[in-house]
Amino acid sequence: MIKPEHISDFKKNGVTMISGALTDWVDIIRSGIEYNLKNPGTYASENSTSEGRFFDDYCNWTKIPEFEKLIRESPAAKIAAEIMQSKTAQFFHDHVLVKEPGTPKETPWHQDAPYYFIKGSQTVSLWIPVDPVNKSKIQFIAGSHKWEKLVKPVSWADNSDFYRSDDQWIPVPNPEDDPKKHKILEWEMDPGDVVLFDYKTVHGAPGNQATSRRRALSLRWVGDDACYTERPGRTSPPFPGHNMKEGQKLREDWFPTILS
Ligand SMILES: O=C(O)CCC(=O)C(=O)O
Repeated sequence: MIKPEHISDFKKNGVTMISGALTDWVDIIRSGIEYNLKNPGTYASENSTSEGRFFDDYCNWTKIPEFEKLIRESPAAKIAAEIMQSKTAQFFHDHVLVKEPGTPKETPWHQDAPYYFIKGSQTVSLWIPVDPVNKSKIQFIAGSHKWEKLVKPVSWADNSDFYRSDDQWIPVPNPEDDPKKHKILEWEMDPGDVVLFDYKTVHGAPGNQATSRRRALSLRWVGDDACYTERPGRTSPPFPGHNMKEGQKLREDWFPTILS
């Protein structure tokens, strides 16, 4: 399923797209997302949109049997390991993102890495839409996973600073201001196509001005060299009481290694 060009694109750009990688799992993902919408978890957010709806929620996979089945039994773990060039694929967390038609709220440009307590070069998110995506395409800045400094994390709801410390981050880029400097990668996608991106790849998405829904599930994985690192404040997701220390492998009882 993964071709050498997917691996070289992922290395070079920090992102690649595999058509039809999880088509057989679309119904089960849809069903899990609908369950999540009806049963929001502790971290569910409506992201202050003026119209429509931009729902996101994460870390619910142990309560949603469809997601647990997908994580444990689908080809997702193998795909994640292959693209990370890792022997193992350890599951970090699930993330549901739903933009209903007529939602102007964009997903701000960001990297996932600074919000997470993860250090390591082998990380990947699998972003899996379960509706056709023509307008509200997820977009990536090619090569941004190689930037020396991380982008300042901000709150999605109001763009306020996520951590108090300011010195270690570079400002949030606006690729539209300088299209010559930043190459944007994006794809029209069918349900079950999968975009794979490194936790350090800068990405964002416009609102959903289409007449159809845009429901997606992101599955976050880490590879052989990933471990826990301290951040200057509460991470997102926070995983309260995790009790891990700098440099430790992620605890197996919360973050199972699916492929070993
Ligand atoms: O679906 C979106 O709008 C953004 C997704 C995203 O930021 C992610 O999966 O990391």
